[in-house]
Amino acid sequence: MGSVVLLVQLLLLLATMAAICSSFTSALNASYYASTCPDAESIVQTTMERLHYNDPTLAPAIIRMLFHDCFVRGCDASITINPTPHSPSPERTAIPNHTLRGFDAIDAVKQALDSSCHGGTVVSCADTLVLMARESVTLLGGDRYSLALGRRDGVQSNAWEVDLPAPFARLDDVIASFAGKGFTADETVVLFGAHTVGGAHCSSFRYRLTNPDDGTMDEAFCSDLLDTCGVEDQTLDTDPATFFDPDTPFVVDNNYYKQLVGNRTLLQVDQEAATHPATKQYVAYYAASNDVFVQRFSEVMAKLSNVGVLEGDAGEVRKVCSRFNTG
Ligand code: HEM
Ligand SMILES: *[C@@H]1O[C@H](CO)[C@@H](O)[C@H](O)[C@H]1NC(C)=O
Ligand SMILES: *[C@@H]1O[C@H](CO)[C@@H](O)[C@H](O)[C@H]1NC(C)=O
Ligand SMILES: CC(=O)N[C@H]1CO[C@H](CO)[C@@H](O)[C@@H]1O
Repeated sequence: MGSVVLLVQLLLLLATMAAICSSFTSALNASYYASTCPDAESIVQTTMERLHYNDPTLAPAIIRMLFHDCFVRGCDASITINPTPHSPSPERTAIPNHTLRGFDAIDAVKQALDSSCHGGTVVSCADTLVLMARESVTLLGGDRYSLALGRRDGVQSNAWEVDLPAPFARLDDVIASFAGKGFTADETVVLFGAHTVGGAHCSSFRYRLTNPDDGTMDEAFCSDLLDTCGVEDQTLDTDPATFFDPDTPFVVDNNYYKQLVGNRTLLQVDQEAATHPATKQYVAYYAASNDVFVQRFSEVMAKLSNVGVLEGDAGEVRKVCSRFNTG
């Protein structure tokens, strides 16, 4: 009897050790590609530098792409899958994805990686995207942050699973949704700070310009936007875009928070953060300190890069980011 108990205990111990070992080998780490693709990070850096030089609007688009990838099924490059007759509705066909850009750049960086890594396809699309987003933050003047690598690519991508907040979402719901991914209200406000770079199309905010109930927009700011967008009932053939932060649209800085405090921001949900009791103190705090925001932004971007990642043998390492290896 005693020896049976001992045997069971021994087996349990072995099982625990095996679990610990496998969790060590499968966890992300900073030297994941050290032997298979030692130059991976510098290849992403130089390729992004070249792309950024040709098109400074790319870096904001990639930062947004990371958010859309990581908040749906985790950071697994499920966002980059193209529709095929076999699976006609991957994530990128969902409504919040309509204005996503930068897919070609991901292909270009992935090709640069595959052509210089030992043995071709080594670096996953999920790692490629987090590395590109890190370079984007750096190219826009933010702090460089370190990333552990070894993310695997997802083998599913479904538009119906895309549950990203709309620009007119209630902040309470957004705070709850971000909390579900592990972010505090403070961190949520920091991530909103991404809206200090890049821009939005008039269709995302034009209803606010003539809505008499939305009395929070600065009058001069509103009339500038009316010039850009036209009023609601005027039919526009085109949907112009405008910068979130017109002064420094390609700089990671705290202007976004100053705009919130001055009622000069595009999106309704962003504006609500300036007055909501759970967030207004953070908005005031970051509006008052550029240095603290810049540092925090990189910390929280690094955290965003680790949401729900696939590790070890899960998923696959895609050859081409826009399609699964099989099917
Ligand atoms: C409640 C949460 C959020 C909402 C409702 C939201 C909504 C939007 C909308 C409507 C646009 C403009 C799209 C267009 O009209 O072209 C946009 C752009 C952008 N978003 Fe967000 N966003 C949210 C959170 C985030 C987060 C967490 C990040 C990144 C950390 C982010 C990064 C960006 C960037 C960089 C752009 C500019 C893209 C470009 O210039 O191409 N957003 N967002
Ligand atoms: C990183 O992960 C890889 C793959 O699991 C493993 O081979 C390597 O030994 C790990 N490196 C370190 C420093 O943990
Ligand atoms: C911004 O809007 C709020 C709410 O309508 C108002 O209380 C505040 O005075 C406005 N601030 C500025 C700077 O216009
Ligand atoms: C970037 C991207 O793939 N956008 C797609 C979003 O969805 C619409 C329709 O569902 C497509 O037409 C876009 O190409």
